[in-house]
Amino acid sequence: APAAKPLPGYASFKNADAVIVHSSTTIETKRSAFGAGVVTPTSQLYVRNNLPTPSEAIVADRDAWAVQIDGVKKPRQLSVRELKTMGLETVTMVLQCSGNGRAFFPSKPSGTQWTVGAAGCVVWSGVPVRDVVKALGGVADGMVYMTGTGGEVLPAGLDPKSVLVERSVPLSAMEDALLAWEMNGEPVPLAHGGPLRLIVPGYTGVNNIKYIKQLVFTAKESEAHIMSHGYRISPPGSKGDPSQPSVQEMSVKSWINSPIPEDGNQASGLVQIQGVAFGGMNAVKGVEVSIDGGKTWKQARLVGPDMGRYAWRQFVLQAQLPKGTYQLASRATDVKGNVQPETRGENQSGYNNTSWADHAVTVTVA
Ligand code: MSS
Repeated sequence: APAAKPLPGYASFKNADAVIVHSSTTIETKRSAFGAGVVTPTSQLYVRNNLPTPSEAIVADRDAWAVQIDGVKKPRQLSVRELKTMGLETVTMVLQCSGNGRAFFPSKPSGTQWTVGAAGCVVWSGVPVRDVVKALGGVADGMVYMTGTGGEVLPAGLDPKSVLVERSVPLSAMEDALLAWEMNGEPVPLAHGGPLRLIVPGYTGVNNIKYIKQLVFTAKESEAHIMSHGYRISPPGSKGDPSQPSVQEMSVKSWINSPIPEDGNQASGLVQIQGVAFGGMNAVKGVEVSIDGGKTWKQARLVGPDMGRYAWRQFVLQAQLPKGTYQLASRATDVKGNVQPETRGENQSGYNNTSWADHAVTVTVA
């Protein structure tokens, strides 16, 4: 096997044994590393950056970081220091890259070959966006999107629109959105968007803008390439464009983290089949597990704390597994009755893979 790539400087605090470094801007949590806790430790949470990480200088004086709020009745710039006086809420949320599960597409879409580890369950604290908007007189008339802009310094000589990380979500997403300065009980690390990050619960990773410097209520979607052409669900063989749906709300998904082939052969006998399940916008209602590749299913038990509708739940099914080879699969259902599908939705860039068949694992019990 090729030598593991080193952790990039801004992510040097990561647990090298728990992650796969794909590149200096893409780091994945190992499937075997999700562990027994419901919250993903910051030291092993995945990273995905579209641009080089900003300088550490931006987290030297976190409270001085400012975000410009526009598209409200009384637009103004607010520092983190001021935001901290305006409200405080905590939300536990699955942060998942739109491309998580891309490696399972047989069409081999270009982009990072994430399996399951471009996801984690994270606790965020900050001020509700709706409180900020209320303090600024409400959303200006005619605005239907909430558009966040990342604070990266853009590479010189390029059209800013071609590289800027700027995303628009429907205004309705404001209800549960936060401007967060804390993650898993600590100031948000630079790697994850400190000093201030927009959190849009239930929406795929890209909509959660790091080092946010501008939050604008707009009548139109952003014209930044990452919004207009990137992250679109386009049919295989065709490029993304504004007519195709954008990656936004996540839907019901689960996968097994143990036992998996990486664990090596299991001793035969009683086995705990464990994994995680989430519903995106809706809480998870239940999870079924199959040991025969989906021919038959048994209801698993939800274990561990319920941290709210946007968090994931851990599940366990005990099974007697005599010597042999098994195809382990999990299939989650959310409270609205949506069932995790067997097949992926084919698309050019390998987004939104929720297929239970793709996430199944083959294990040999010795
Ligand atoms: N933000 C900014 N500012 N920049 C960038 O690049 N990216 C995205 C988000 N945000 C970015 C941002 C993505 S794309 C993702 S996933 C996320 O983020 C991740 O996170 P972390 O913390 O993990 O790194 Mo896909 O859909």
